[in-house]
Amino acid sequence: MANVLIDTLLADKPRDKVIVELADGAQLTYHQFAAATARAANALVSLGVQPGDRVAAQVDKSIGALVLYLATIRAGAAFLPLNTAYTPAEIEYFIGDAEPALFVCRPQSESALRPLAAAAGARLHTLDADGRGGSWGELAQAGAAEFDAAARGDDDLAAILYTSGTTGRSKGAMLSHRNLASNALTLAQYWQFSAEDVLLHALPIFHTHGLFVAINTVLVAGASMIYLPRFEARELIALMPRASVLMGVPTFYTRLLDEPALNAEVARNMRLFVSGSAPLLVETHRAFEARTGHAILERYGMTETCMNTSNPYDGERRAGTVGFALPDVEVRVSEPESGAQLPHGEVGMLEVRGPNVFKGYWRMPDKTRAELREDGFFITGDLAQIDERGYVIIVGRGKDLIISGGYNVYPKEVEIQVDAVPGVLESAVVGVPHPDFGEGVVAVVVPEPDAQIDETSVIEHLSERLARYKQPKRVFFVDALPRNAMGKVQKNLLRDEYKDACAR
Ligand code: MCA
Ligand code: AMP
Repeated sequence: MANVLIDTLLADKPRDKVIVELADGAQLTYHQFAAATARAANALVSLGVQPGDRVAAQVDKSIGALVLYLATIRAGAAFLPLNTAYTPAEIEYFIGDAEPALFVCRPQSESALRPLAAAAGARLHTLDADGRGGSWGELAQAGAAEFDAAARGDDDLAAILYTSGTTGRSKGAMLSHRNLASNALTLAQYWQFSAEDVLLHALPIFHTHGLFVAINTVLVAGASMIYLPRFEARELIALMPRASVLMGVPTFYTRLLDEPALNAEVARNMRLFVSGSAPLLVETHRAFEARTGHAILERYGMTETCMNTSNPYDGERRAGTVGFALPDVEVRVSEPESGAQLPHGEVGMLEVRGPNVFKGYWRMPDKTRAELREDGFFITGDLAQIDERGYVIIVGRGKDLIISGGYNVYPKEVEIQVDAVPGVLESAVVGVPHPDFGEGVVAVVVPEPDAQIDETSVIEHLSERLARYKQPKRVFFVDALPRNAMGKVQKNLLRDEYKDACAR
């Protein structure tokens, strides 16, 4: 049997074609990359990693991190990438839940994470920021450059990505070989990728967008990428003449527009700008087109489903919409409670079905059942409408979720931590307009009588418990939270009252 994802992404690539280039000009070919993943897969096996095991990684973006991802797949294990912003307290939950055989972390986190790894039964190794050093970096380069990929079929697990939930407890979305392979093939074709393409890769590689949408699509097409450790608008503009595609979150585009150097001339070699992970404002779409001559292609997806819809490559890219269902994906809008399909034009719950839809949540069969209908449609939690021409418009969220700079923040998770701050009686967390991140996290706190707390002390208290991007940008104190007759906090009133809290 074959290894579905490896065969899809890496088979039959021209030996000397460049797969990845760093900003300093260093390059790696497809052949060198395949050899590196073989060496690393041998190292995984030597550490006892077996097909079906999990390999977790909280590491900086480097070629070594990319090698670890594909070596894990070659060895038949499931890759579990973790945001570098997560604190040890957050990591403890993920590795305790996923029980990886191996956890690779940054050298500077080793002492904090070693006891957590031991408690979860995971071996711990380190990889440094340049992707070569650290105990894993050394092991990964020592083995033989040949490796027969472990046999893995369509339904075998390729990755687990944690997404937070409305209850405040994160869920591990289980993605199969078929989920990832089918989406990569579909996107490469739909967005007309070819071996000539050079992707500007400035996204983090621990979430679906940067890891699967960007990297898998490039690999399927035999294309190349310029691989940057982080997003920096001026650097991207300087590199644009050498590239053909950019994928980014809306904050990338607003920050690019803030740079006077962005113009049609620097973008002359580019053929495609893709946006996703959060809503792209119509005004950003228009301003970008006016400045560069390029209509940004907006698409829509989720961790649980990879990509679902996309504006067309040829044809009108309608601002404010996320386009059509991808060729092998079905979408429908339903009445949220009953699941009955609604006619075109009506607003309801967006549901999706296709080879992209995940297997379920890791060790959470009840949550899986609650979000998948019997006929296989996944309930996205996004409220949408399909217009007369079939374009899907996301009009809101049926879930209490904030998307800040493309990162999801579930208010409940933040509220649990704010409520635990000494002196806090209760709290409500909402998202308000933010000029850079789209939405910013704001906490409204009811202090206990005579409590000695202020904005700084609340945020300080959260710093060891929550990733920086989840921490409130502002904290406000009130005597009581507004509640409706049922006792439910009226977050719409808070969003309205604090709408200017993050204004420039
Ligand atoms: C950084 N900060 C943030 C964020 N990023 N705060 C809120 N939201 C954020 N997204 C904090 C920093 O810790 C810092 O705090 C302060 O804000 C300023 O940071 P700055 O240097 O400006 O940030 P940056 O390093 O330039 O990062 C901004 C960014 C980054 C480039 C927009 O957040 C990013 O790469 N976002 C992409 C997220 C992504 O890949 N999402 C895809 C998820 P202080 O200075 O106070 O310490 S996958 C997905 O959603 C689905 C499947 C899909 O459809 O794609
Ligand atoms: P995540 O759970 O991190 O995968 O985030 C998925 C969520 O991001 C979706 O359920 C949407 O709410 C949101 N999302 C992704 N792409 C878009 C988009 N183009 N427009 C609006 N929302 C989006």
